[in-house]
Amino acid sequence: MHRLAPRPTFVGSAFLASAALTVAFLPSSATATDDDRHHEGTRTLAYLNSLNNSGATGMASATVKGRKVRVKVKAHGLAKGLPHAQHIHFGEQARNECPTAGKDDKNGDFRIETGEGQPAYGPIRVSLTKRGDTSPASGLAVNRFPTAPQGHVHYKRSTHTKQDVARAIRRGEAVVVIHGIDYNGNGTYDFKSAGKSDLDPNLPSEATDPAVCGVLHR
Ligand SMILES: [Cu+2]
Repeated sequence: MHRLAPRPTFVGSAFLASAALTVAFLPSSATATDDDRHHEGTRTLAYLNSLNNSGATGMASATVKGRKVRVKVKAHGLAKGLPHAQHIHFGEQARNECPTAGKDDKNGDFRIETGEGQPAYGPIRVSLTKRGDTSPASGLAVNRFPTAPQGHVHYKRSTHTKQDVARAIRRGEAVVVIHGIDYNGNGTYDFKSAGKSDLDPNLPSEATDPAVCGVLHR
């Protein structure tokens, strides 16, 4: 029964708080002939490329329906066994792209710090945590992000976001960023190789520097 499938098919969910309820009460005939693209939402896909010579790569997808967004992230080559903050970034004023050393390394230290990336990808709008809050307030909730035991992140979650973020994803303007680079390869994030984070001086820059980035395109 497709009504019980993990990707529920339904219409008009934008105004209903719970997708589960919608699925439960919607007659299956209502969607049987519906256009896939309509009832599954708008799909976007990002190729995640290395930043800061992290060597990590991956892919991400986001499917938006109303304010509901279903996100999948697969990445590999990340620092092993360390938490990797991951977000959807978007800024009305941003270039809606990934930063480059040429344009964005303003202080000329051959690294792109998180803040230096903001003119390109904008601020954090969705925190891709494993559990709990997904708002920007959880942007550095280190204990709720994937830890990449083998350097891999396999992540899947559905959440709700603000309308402008949902719209940005649909337009292909949102950017997925995974943070965290162990520059000196000593198995931990510390202050030795890159100092303090420009985002939070209590955290090492290694914990917050962007490791991969990709624009979610339709
Ligand atoms: Cu981020």
